[in-house]
Amino acid sequence: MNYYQEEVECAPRGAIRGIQSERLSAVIRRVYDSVAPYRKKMDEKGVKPEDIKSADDLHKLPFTTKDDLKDAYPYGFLAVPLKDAVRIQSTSGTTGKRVVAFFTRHDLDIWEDCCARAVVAAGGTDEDVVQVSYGYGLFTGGPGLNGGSHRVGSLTLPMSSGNTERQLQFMCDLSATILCCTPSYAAFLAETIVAQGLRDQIKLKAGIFGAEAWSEEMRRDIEKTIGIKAYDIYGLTEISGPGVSFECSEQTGMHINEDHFIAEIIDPATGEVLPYGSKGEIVFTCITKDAFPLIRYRTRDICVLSAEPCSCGRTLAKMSRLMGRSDDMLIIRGVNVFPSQIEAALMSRGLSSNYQIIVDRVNHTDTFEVQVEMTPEMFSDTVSGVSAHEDELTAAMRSMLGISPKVRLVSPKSITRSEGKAVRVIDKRKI
Ligand code: DLL
Repeated sequence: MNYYQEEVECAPRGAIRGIQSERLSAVIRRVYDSVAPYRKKMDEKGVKPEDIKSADDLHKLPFTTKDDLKDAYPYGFLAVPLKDAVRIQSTSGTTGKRVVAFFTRHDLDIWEDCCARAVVAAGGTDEDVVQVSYGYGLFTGGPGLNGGSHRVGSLTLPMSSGNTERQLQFMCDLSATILCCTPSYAAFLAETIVAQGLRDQIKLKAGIFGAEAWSEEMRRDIEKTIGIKAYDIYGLTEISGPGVSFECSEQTGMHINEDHFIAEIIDPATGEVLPYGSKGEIVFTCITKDAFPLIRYRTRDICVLSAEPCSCGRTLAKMSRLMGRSDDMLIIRGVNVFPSQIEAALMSRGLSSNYQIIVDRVNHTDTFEVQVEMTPEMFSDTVSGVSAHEDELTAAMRSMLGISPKVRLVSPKSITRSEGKAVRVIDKRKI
């Protein structure tokens, strides 16, 4: 099995555009009539449902932001009667009001289909044993991949995150072949598998890793350590969770499930729509969801879109690996710094993906420290050897970022491991 829904995944691009146009006009008519904030925003912009005849008219519609959702919390954007909604999921945000997303049975079906496409693209079949080690509950990772794996008919292990000993025991005893979790937890599991001498006992062939930024270097490191192929998967709670897009065997970006979501790239500063190939913020419009069909939702995620033919045969457009978030970008002494740039620099020098960026403000000046774990070889080095490594890293980062961090090599395994999304940045200036 190469595709889960070949008729859509490999459809001519013109046919996809046709489906999008039809579905977009229908959903806009529906939300205009049933969701007060949409009606208000469209009226303010002077757009009527009849102005949206095809996907080419999308740009006429107003954007929706996380603040809009927070202002209308919890039910303001619900587009169906409450009795038709059967599930909520919520964002992992730790500050302020969370965003709550609603699903009808139909919406859950679509979500599971999207995740099933990702499982099949990673080589999953009904012969596979899929270990789902994303968190379950309000977080969408566990329920999403669980549903996708079920659909494919794989034997599904609903492990949730944490309890690493038990994860490894089940992985070995049940011969799990596909692992689904955050890349940082995958890196930790890989490290533990090697440390406990379990490399020969695991049968993993693939991993489906997403929910947080990770670099190509980190991918290669995980793949090499445990001998698997690692696939990226993207999504956000507001749009439906994992499976908005997924990677195929080519590993050059994630195919967007365009029969359900229309993607645009915009300039985050002006809102102007940019052509394919430009770097900008990705914006999604849900065209098949009943309960929570977000229109032109500003994700704040930065990437590039491409509709180049893919060797896997899928025609769905691809989004690149995420290059950062417009709101996660750190501005340190006036310079824009993305955590992903730092990760790539560390990993290209053979350093671990366990790092932390600590920013503070002392006497009105930003301080910028990067802590990274030493490799075992460095750990046995002399003090002057370690400080030479620190100086070399500082110089490399200065030339890449245009600003000089204080690099501190810390002992192996001293940075707290994450079972879900890793905490890469501690910005004490905001506290
Ligand atoms: O993280 C959904 C998810 C679960 C995706 C499991 C993939 C796998 P939220 O908690 O709402 O939902 O966080 C969404 O996480 O806007 C991105 O900034 C980031 N993110 C998600 N996938 C990736 C990825 C889930 N593959 C936010 N690479 C998004 C980089 C990602 N960042």
